[in-house]
This record gives sequence, structure tokens and C-alpha cells, in this order.
Amino acid sequence: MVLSSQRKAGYDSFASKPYTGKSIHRWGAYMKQIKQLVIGLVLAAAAVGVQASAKFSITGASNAKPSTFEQGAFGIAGLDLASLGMSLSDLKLGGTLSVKGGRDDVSYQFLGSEASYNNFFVRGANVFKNATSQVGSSFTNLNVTGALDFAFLSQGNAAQKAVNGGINAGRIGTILSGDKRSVLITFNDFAADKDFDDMAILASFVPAPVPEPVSYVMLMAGMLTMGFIARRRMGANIR
Ligand SMILES: [Ca+2]
Ligand SMILES: [Ca+2]
Repeated sequence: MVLSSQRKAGYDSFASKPYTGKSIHRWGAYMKQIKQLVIGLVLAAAAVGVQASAKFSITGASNAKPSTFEQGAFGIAGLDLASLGMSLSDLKLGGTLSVKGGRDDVSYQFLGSEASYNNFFVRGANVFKNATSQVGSSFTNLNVTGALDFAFLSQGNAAQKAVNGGINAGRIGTILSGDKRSVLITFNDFAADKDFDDMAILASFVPAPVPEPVSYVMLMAGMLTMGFIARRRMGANIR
């Protein structure tokens, strides 16, 4: 109860409110924070959804193989196209390999080579060398969308290069997986033969870590607990 005489004396009417009123005030601020957290979680989930929708796309490529294309000569030790969900008959030559429908992290993995030349696969500062790189080694290019920016060098020679969507792109072959979430990139180097097994790279999207539903529950429980502790501390300071 606040007496009119107290108000006249400059009594702090806000601080003199009963504790329950103060509590509701704090609780409202707390709920506002929770709402912001929930909105953040929804936005994060939406972002994961965008990532999962990214696909590889090949445009401007040709199904026509060179007259001397040696289909039967595609022979990289240990490389089994069927186990990747791919078929050599789907090999396309040239064109531009892109990420469409979203952004995602692209992993490049060196799968092997059948070549006497020393060939390089170059993407930014990352290089695979068919003579020395370990089969199975990989690197990841983060947050990719649009045309992939890789190139091959034949004999490690920058003057004999094949660029995705650019010069000598016809020396680059691609085989998409059925779900378009991975693609085999193969190279026909500047040697006289027309096989496309002179280097093979698997590009695939890195699966986004999707938290188990129980993780979300634990996360929310943790936030609620922290919020409760913070609220109690604020209450203690008031008293
Ligand atoms: Ca070749
Ligand atoms: Ca070869």
C-alpha cells in the first residue's frame, strides 16, 4: 500500500511496487529473450534446409564422346563407379559444373589416376598431384554456390590446363550421382589417348550435422535452467 503522503515525499513508486509485480516485469523480459532464441533456432533450421537443397548441376556439357574415346580403358585401380551410384555411360564432357539451389560445403577427394603424366588438380591453395597425393585424401571448400572454380594441369604445366567452364573444358568429364549430391570429376590429360581416367576427383556435399531431437530438448532445457538462475539472481539483487 502506497500512501499519498509517500508520493508527495518523492517516494519511488516503481521500487515500492509489490514483489509480484516486479516478478511479472522480469518474467516478461525473460520470455522476450526466449522468443528471440526460438526465432533464432527456427532460422538456423531454415538455413540447414537451404544447405540440404543444394545440388550439383552440369550445363553446356556434351554427351558426345571423342571418336577415339576409350570407354573400356577407364581403369583407375580401386575405383568402383557402381559403389558411388554412378555409371560410365553417364559421363559428360566439358560444360560447367556448378552448385545450384543453395549454398553448401563441397568436399573434394582424390580417388586415383591412370596416367603416366604428372597431373595436378587445383582449387584455390589446395592441390592434388596424381604422382604423390594419397588416394582418399581430401579438402573442403566452404559455403559454395555457382560455378566451381577448379582446374587441372597436364604435366603440372600451367600452359596445358583445363578449367571448369573455361579453356579446354572438353578435357574434363563429369558423372553425376542420382541424387545430384555428389559428382565424379575426371580428367583427360594432354597425352595422345582419349581416356578420361588420368585423374579422378569426387566432389560431394559435406552432410550438415543435424542435431538429434533429444539434443534440441536438452538445449532448450539448458537455456531454461540458465534463464531461471539468471532470474533468481536478478531477484536476489532487488532484495
Ligand atoms: Ca587420357
Ligand atoms: Ca589414362
